[in-house]
Amino acid sequence: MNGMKTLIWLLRGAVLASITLVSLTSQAAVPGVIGTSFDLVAAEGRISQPDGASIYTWGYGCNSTTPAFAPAAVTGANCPAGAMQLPGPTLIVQQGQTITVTLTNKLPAAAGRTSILFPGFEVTSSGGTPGLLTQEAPSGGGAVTYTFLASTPGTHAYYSGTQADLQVEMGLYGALIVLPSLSKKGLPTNYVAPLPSARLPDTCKVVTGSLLNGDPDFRLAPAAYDNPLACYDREYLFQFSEMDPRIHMQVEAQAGMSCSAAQGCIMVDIEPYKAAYFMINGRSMPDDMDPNYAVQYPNQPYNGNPHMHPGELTLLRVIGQGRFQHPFHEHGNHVRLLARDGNLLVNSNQHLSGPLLFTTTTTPGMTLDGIFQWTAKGLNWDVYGHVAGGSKSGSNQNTDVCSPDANGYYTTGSGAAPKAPNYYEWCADHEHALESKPFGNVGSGGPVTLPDPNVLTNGAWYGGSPYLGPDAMVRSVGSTPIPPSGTVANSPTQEAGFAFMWHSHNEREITTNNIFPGGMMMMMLVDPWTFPINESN
Ligand SMILES: [Cu+2]
Repeated sequence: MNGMKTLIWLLRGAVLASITLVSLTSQAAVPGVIGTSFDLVAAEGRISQPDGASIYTWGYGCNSTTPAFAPAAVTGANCPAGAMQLPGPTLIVQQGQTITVTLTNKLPAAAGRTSILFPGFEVTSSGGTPGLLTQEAPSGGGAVTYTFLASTPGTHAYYSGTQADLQVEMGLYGALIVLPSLSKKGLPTNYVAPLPSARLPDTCKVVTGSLLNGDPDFRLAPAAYDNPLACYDREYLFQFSEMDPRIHMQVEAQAGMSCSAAQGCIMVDIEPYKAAYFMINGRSMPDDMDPNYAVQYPNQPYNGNPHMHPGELTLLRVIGQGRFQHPFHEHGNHVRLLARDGNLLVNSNQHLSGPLLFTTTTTPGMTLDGIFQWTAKGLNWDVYGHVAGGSKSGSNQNTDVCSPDANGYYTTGSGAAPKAPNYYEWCADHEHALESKPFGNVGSGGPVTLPDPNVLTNGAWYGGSPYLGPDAMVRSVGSTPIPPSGTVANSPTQEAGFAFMWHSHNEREITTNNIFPGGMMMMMLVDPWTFPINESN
């Protein structure tokens, strides 16, 4: 694909932009509660949607104890006692631990019993009353306790096993993450060395205070599974679900009635089903790009705001929690599938055997783990705007180096500093110009020419430059003495990344109650290694 086509493709399908961001909007990670014993509640509450709707929901939450939170670097973590949240608290446990989850039913009496299923684990239960799929907690504060061995690592769903067509729709679902048992070197404790040809890493990076370039480390573990091919640098959890507001209004209207029937008294037709809200982690775009634990979403604590540096191995934990299939498309690259339903996909030589996915499509209840990496490889133009011939003029002079490592990238393996503006550049495209007659001091002779970013009205995030890195951003403007629009508040000298739209490829799912844009959509942000990615809130 030539540069022209590539640019058009990117502009059509994704959003490719130089952006300016303050660190307040960069948080994400995979926050949750940790431990071996969890005291949960099922309760009623409300969530908000970006069209202004306040929707009556049910959800899991913390019952009474104050849990411990992870990752440690995330601040503001909370799980208010007795309150529901959507999704339920993300339960983070260690492989090999025996996990106890006590569920107390504080749903209205009209809702009847409720329960939790932990698919993939052998669960024993105590207390409660027998239900169709598991022991259930009776209404009026009844409790049931589930116990299981977290035998295998991975990303799992949990959800109600009681009147699931209604209770899952109302919001009773969440995620369970089992971290693998790893040795101090970051390799699995039961790891068997692969065949010599496997080219596996010797070790995963142990979770420490900081990453290669000094950024804080927000991972939950060095690897997602018992295999160094599951090593990663960052991680995000996306739980996809939808809601039909008619069902929620009808349930709310009946929730207050007196009811003594164990199975509840609510009578609602689930069909015909017309979902209007399509959510990632209980929020619709743009709310999903606000921070974790933001005060304006007291019952929707988790965001969806992936952020990464070029070359980082980003672990995506994806769960289908609703009733629809959600073909979520990660623009910028394919996703290498690691695991499905918590099962690592490797062949007998311990090589990864999962496919490259264009969309991480989840069916109801399914979980996927995949590795996403963005490097600009294959674009066929120099995203840093380096000037052909190795010109060392002006502010370009410190960045116009690209020595390929064994894999073709400019990394520590070929002498790059981890904070180099073009760290992890794909050197085969070095000095391949994008523009024919560009403004400013960037490579020329390419297939297209863009307007001077200074004369465009670019919006709050868009600086008008197609280049990555603050140095390239300020080099790619003309001499017009006005700053690029939208970057007045945020200096373009501090930040210039790329934004790729990640979204459902069911087009109706990128609306919020029929309003576009909304729903299952987010912006994945690629920032140069000079920009610290802070996920601490
Ligand atoms: Cu797409």
